[in-house]
Amino acid sequence: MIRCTMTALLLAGALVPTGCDEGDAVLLDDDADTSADTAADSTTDEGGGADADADAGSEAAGGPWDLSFSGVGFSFHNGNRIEAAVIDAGDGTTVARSAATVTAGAFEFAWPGVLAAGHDFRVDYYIDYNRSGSCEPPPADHGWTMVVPAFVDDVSLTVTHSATFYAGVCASFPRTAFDLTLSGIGFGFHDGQTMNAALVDLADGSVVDRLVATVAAGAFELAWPGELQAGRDYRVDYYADYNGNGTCDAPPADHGWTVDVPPFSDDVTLGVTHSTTFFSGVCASF
Ligand SMILES: [Ca+2]
Ligand SMILES: [Ca+2]
Repeated sequence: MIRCTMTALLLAGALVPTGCDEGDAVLLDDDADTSADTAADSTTDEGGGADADADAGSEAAGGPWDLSFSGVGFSFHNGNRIEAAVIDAGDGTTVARSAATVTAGAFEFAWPGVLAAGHDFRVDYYIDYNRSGSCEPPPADHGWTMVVPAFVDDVSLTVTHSATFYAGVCASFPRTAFDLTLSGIGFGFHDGQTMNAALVDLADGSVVDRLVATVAAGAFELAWPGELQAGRDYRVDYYADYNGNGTCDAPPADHGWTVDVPPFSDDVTLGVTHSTTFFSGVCASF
């Protein structure tokens, strides 16, 4: 495996390889066949009988190859979350997406076997500078893009921090987690009682998380930040501890309800009002 260092000179809009001498064929397919090596290129390069690079012909396997991606000089972002995605430049699909934390000015990602022969790739990456948990266009977050050079072997890229951001970076990081808020009004009958709520995953009925609030002035609000996962379905079971014994008792000893979370592609706020139609099975979630 040959490691060359690519430095992104984004200010200049150019990619300049460093640390690669002429003998390193990792960046370019130097034989006479067209474009990338393939499995059909199974024996020797037409150019001279032997591979020009140092991997003794293993490139004939045709990949897929590994991509590692690291950054240095990011001390400004120590403690920030960084997310990176490997994008197939041909059809725009995301072939890998990973997150890490910037530590001691550095980060590193390793994606084994993502570099398929005959495809072109880039790495989009952003730092969650505003600590929102999701990607917002620069400069709220800091984001960049890096072209993976032509490859016939594993590739290791290293980038340094730049103040020239890639405005479109967030297109590669659609949100996958959303906030849920349950907001109740008209519960004055239960003022001073605890309101207990459970977020339930409908696929298997499992409780994702439980929260408790105290009803005051007829109202309560419970929030689950980032706990709704895209593509899943949920409901919220909730009860007021009407008999005040600290546990859930089937209605009407306690008053309990359930509400479905509607299909979502953004944060969800569920508004509920008091009802005397109870959910008899509410205690199964507590
Ligand atoms: Ca953010
Ligand atoms: Ca109770």
